[in-house]
Amino acid sequence: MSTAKVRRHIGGYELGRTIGEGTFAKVRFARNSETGEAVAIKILDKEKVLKNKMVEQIKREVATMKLIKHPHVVCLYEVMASKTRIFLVLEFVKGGELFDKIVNHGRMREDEARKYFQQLINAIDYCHSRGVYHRDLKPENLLLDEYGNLKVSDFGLSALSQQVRADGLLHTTCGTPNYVAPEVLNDKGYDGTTADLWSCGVILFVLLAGYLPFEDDNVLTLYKKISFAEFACPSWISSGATKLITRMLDPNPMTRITVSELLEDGWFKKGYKPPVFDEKCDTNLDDVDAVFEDSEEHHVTEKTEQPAALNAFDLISMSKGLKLGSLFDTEQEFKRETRFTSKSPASEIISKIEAAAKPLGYDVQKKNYKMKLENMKAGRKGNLNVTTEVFQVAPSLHMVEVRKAKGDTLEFHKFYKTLSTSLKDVVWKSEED
Ligand code: 3AM
Repeated sequence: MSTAKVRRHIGGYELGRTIGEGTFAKVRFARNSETGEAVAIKILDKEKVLKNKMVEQIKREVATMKLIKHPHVVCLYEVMASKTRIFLVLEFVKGGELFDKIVNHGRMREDEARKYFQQLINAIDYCHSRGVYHRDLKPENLLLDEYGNLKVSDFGLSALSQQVRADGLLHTTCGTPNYVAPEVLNDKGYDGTTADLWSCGVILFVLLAGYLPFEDDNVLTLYKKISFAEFACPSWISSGATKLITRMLDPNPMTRITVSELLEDGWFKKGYKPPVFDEKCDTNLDDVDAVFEDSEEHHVTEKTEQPAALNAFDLISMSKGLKLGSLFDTEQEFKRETRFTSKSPASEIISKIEAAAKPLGYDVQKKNYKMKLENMKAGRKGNLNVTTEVFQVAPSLHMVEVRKAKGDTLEFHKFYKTLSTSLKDVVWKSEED
């Protein structure tokens, strides 16, 4: 039975929970052991990166990213490698994803959408001017910070995902062509600048319409719709925005709007205040060189530490009753994990979770006191994966952790709502609850 959490250290960071699984990497929360600063660490399999035909391009883009310090681009602090893995230490962005707002509240007012869109274009323009293209702009890569500002992630990593795609090693969650420009789909060779602008056009459409411009259950029909730019703006979108979207979703990359034309567009320009920031940076690239040359002497160690067991007070203070309210933090953003306490035996808790999950179409795997629940139906962001773990606080008191490992946060909340109804009898209600 688990009574304590194992601590893992990578270089100077203490690893925390898994935030999610992206298309080609796992993302984990971590803290700088010295400063306590929160970071997100993207973990890549070294073999997939270094045995890759495009290793030079990836190295060049990762190096350029390290030099880019832009307020609307997720900052890459440091690159490290161990014997088998590569770690990209990134700024931790804590406001969730931009599109969770749409899923949660529906389409945006034009002023609000324009603000995010201006921030997106500003970031794209800056990176393009330094020779970095995104090529894979999609909702998961648009994050919000605690002030509600946009941060674009995964710039400069597209070469990696493309190669992984060619190898067929991609996770199933990836490969949604909804945001991809026709010339990329047709695989005729393309220019990163214009391809990114197409994706920005799709993103602007979704912000204002609340749904995708190109959608079809049949992938071939979807490709055809994208190739001919078969879409229609709903009537509530203003004529200025409709005109701009139409110029961005031009299937011909040669006549598609350019960034400099976009910056002069009447709808775009309204209230546009490009951010002022210090462009000077003194970052060095020794870490990037060491990782890509696979220099053994620079390998960081992965240390696992068995800490003193958490005591009952630690565990109880980590958990609340099984209230749905506790799935929101103070900013009303969705959380990806929750904990509750129970006086029932661990075996009963586990079988109740299993009994609740199976009829909802979940495959249930159990190992000791951990469970992995995988929804067999793919949702908005692939199959939802939920993990649970039971910790013993005292002989007759357990803490149960329920966490979204992969998939859509909103689908996780729906699942959790059903689970909480089924678990009503086993949850220990404190007086506070
Ligand atoms: O699994 P979901 O889609 O909820 O938002 C990103 C995604 O969440 C999150 O990690 C998951 C896999 O990409 N993510 C990526 N980079 C991040 C960062 N720098 C991040 N979350 C916070 N800060």
